[in-house]
Amino acid sequence: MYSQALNTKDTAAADASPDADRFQARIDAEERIEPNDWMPEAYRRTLIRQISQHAHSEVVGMLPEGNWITRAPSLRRKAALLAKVQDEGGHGLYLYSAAETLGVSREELTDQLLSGRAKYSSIFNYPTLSWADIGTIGWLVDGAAIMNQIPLCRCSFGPYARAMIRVCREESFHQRQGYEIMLTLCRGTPEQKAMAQDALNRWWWPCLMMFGPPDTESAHSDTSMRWKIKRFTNDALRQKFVDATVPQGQFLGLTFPDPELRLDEASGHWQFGTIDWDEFRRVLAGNGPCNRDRLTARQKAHAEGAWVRDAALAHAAKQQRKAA
Ligand code: BYC
Repeated sequence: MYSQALNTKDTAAADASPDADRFQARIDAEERIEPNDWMPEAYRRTLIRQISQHAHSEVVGMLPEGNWITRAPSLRRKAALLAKVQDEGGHGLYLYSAAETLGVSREELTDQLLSGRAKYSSIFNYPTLSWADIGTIGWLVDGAAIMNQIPLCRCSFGPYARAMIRVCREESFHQRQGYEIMLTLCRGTPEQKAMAQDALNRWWWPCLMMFGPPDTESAHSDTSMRWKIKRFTNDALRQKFVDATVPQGQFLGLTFPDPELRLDEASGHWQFGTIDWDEFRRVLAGNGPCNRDRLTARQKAHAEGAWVRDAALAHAAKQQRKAA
């Protein structure tokens, strides 16, 4: 199983051969690796693991927000949310396609997700309890996604890097629509502002977990950085996110749920309290607030879409027969 296959500290050095040396030299020279190029097996598996987890995250990520499409407070909000959720589905498609260039099938990846064997981002196992959660997801979750994905536009693997360029442009729109919802709520009635504060309280720490375990515990970072799949470590991106986001929250007049948050004048970085990594591990183990709901919803959607897949295949077969 790809997602679990590299669970221990990576041993990329296993590929010690002239081919591997040439490959690393290409990476060091900032050349792009394309699907038909020679690549170490571990590089291919690492990419399949990361790209498929990313694709699953986009698809499962449609669920918490999709939950609010019928309850959006105005037609304008509904249209924007619909477009955003649709974009996430599109991102999933680009990413599954990028993974397919590495020799794995979409069916296999879907099966891994639906059987509960594949990972997807921890953040989508939390519930969306109020309209302010939609603002907060756009502002913080998409904000964190952009922070993580901009460097992926320079990933050494061509199809992934190219997919990320368009994804990042769309994520930027998503982040702005989220922040604008928050701004509207924070400038609204005291009840609306309280709703925004409550959403920030619930989403802040899970958003910091999105960047993955601390560097000291990250199984794949060293190898992925050497291969220029990742350009920054988990902790480095988390810090960049905190530094960019705290002033945005202050502008909204909101308080972050972290008594230890303070600006370190010397470094210019915002220092933050300790992340509850036990909670992160619980969510990854399938015991977050919504893990079961999310999987059930995807399984149901897949089963209900069976007739569409059948019809598309029948149509393709008919076209082929006609052409022949
Ligand atoms: N949740 O060695 P590490 C979005 C896993 S989409 C769950 O540091 P790596 C959006 C990790 O997979 C957001 N699992 O791993 C969508 C690994 O497990 P395996 C998704 C996590 O790969 C819709 C183990 O922990 N973004 O934003 O070097 C609407 C050890 O970790 C998480 C991407 O996927 C997590 N948070 O670094 C709105 C971006 N963190 O495979 C927004 C692409 C870690 O050994 N992915 N794990 O079983 C990446 O950049 C990297 O894969 C990560 C982790 C930074 C996430």
